[in-house]
Amino acid sequence: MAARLLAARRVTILTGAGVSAASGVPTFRGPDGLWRQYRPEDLATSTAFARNPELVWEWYGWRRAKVAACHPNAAHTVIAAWSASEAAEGGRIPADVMVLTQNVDDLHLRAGTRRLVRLHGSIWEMSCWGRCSAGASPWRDENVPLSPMPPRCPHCRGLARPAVVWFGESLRAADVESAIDAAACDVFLTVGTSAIVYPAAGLVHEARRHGAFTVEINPDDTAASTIVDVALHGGAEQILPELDRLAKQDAGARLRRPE
Ligand code: BJW
Repeated sequence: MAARLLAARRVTILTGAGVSAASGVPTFRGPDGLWRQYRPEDLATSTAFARNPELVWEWYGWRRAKVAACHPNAAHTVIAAWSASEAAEGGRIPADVMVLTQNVDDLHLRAGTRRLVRLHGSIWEMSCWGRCSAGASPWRDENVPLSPMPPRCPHCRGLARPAVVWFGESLRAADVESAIDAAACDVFLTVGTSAIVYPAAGLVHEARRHGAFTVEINPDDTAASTIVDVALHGGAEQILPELDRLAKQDAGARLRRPE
């Protein structure tokens, strides 16, 4: 596996909630994925928000407080280091690394990840629910707790919404384009995602179509496990540092080997 990473020209990493699990951020479909009695499908929709914005904002307020108390873990750190420089600059692994995350917690950003696409937006950004012209572009708000509650659009004083992608909503076209482009890679890693939410779940198929070597990192089997070339069972915070160590070891051995 480490040899594959060292030989690759383009590496793409798709991450999901599991990559932040060791930081203390609850996953969506794990044992602590329920908030009160609600599943994400009950709250992460525009219908739910239209019906009861206070309830949906309460859920986001609770999650923002949780994430604010969390820090990037070893998995975020390795991914950030891999992304830090491009092939041409002789990066930590000699590939162009692109990171596609479904997570809205911004822990990849806080770890310093470059070339990052946040497919589902950010929990720290808001936009105008009424789509007033100035409030259509997301603005950042890191206040915990939120005040007023529910938050208002600073431009038209109407209701604000979290600038995240809910079920039934389209991802930003530019993000989808970047993700499809990134799927044309040599090695594709799917890390900490149940691989059931589309379009992100389709990217591993896209990568395979391009001939990528595909790897899953997850303690459990998922919808992608039977599709990938290799499924590595374990926490991302353990497996990624181990892969990084092996890659460094292999790279060192190559440098020492006489021509
Ligand atoms: C560890 C670990 C450790 C634990 N280390 N791992 C094609 C087919 C079927 C359906 C559709 C389709 N195309 C579109 C759809 C509909 C829908 C969809 O996919 N539904 C499925 C549920 C069936 N998709 C959409 O609606 C998307 N929009 C769209 O396609 O627009 C076009 C369109 C419009 C209108 C009609 C039709 C098409 C939008 C999807 C947006 C998803 N949004 C959410 C909420 C974001 C905001 C927020 O956070 O509040 O995104 S839902 C939620 O699920 C969140 C996540 O990003 C996403 C994925 O979850 P993830 O990350 O995989 O988490 P979990 O909890 O599921 O898994 C965690 C994993 O970690 C587990 O496997 C653990 O084992 C593992 N783990 N510890 C490594 N230490």
